[in-house]
Amino acid sequence: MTAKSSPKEAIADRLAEARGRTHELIEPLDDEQLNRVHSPILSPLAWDLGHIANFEELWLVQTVGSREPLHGDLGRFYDAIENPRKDRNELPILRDAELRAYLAEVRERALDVLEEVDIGADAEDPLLRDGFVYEMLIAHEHQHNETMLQLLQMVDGYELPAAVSELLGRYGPENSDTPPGETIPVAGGEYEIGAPARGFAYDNERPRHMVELAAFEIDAFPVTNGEYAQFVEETGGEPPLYWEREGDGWVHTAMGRREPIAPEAPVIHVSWHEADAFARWAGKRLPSEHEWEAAARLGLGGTGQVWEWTSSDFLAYPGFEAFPYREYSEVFFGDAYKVLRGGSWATHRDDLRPSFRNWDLPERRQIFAGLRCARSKDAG
Ligand code: AVJ
Ligand code: FE
Repeated sequence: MTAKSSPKEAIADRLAEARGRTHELIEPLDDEQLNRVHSPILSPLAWDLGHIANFEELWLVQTVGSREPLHGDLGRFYDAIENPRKDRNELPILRDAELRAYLAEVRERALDVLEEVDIGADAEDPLLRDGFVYEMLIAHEHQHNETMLQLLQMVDGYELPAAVSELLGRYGPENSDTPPGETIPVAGGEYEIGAPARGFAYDNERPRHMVELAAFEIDAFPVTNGEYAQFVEETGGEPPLYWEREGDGWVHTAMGRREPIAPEAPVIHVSWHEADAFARWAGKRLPSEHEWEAAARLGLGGTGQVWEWTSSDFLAYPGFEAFPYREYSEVFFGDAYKVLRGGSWATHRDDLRPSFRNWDLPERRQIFAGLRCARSKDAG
């Protein structure tokens, strides 16, 4: 018999699990590699690490626990909006032993605060109700783990730690539970979109609302490497990031390796522009994010291997309210960013849900993104 853990113990366990993955990811690296700038569109890993700790300190230790910050106003250098990725190495951020100590000290304080607070369903503070702020910290660390993995693709000779390479096992043909070519018909009608009022979700997933959709069909499986290679050959288009020619075929060159492309695996590391061009070439189109969500609730094959670009701009749902801070979602709303749905092999399984909205600029390819095609049903 195992004792059922309390909600606080469950949160402490999940915080520890997230931190375990963070440490595992950087374990093969030395301080110089943590501080190195590999790409102007990604932060040095030392910034991500300090930012993870600082986010936890700001929301939990300072805001909820009313403690003073450990390093004065250092937090301003970890503000993602104030400090563009390309400038993050110029900042007087924490590094090396001091950085590791900061992560550990903030965590110790976050666990102290957890002892003190009421995280029940009736808690008065919406930050604490149902453990919201803890759920947010856990999800935030997971998301930065994925960003760190984006950067680690660029580190020559980096070996994914065993526990993380298990994740990579989810990306591949063996996980295609549906044969390519199969499509799922979705009837026209009203569909519920967004996260329910209870339970953890980001502000941009709420409020849940009804959306009218015309009948459409959607591919049961994301576009594969084999299909994408054919598109590249026929159109002379750019191959995905990390593809290089070798003989008649292609190899995948992430982490400085050269591995043959698996034709049945979903294509990954394509931009929105490329995804859109592929869908048109195939006589189809990208699904809207609403179509994607409605279809996901009916069951889509191959999800959770690659993020999937949609045709939708990242916009607020009707009645949106920023919570707990404007800079998570609201400042990104508009026509500059495109929505991605689903999740990739690098996404923590706890964060996969039909309502989850990811977003990025349409030219970006460093994210673990592919696509799935849809088609409108002819009227009549
Ligand atoms: C949802 C992945 C677009 O990285 O900008 C991390 C997640 N927000 N810290 C991002 C996020 C604040 C966000 N994305
Ligand atoms: Fe962040």
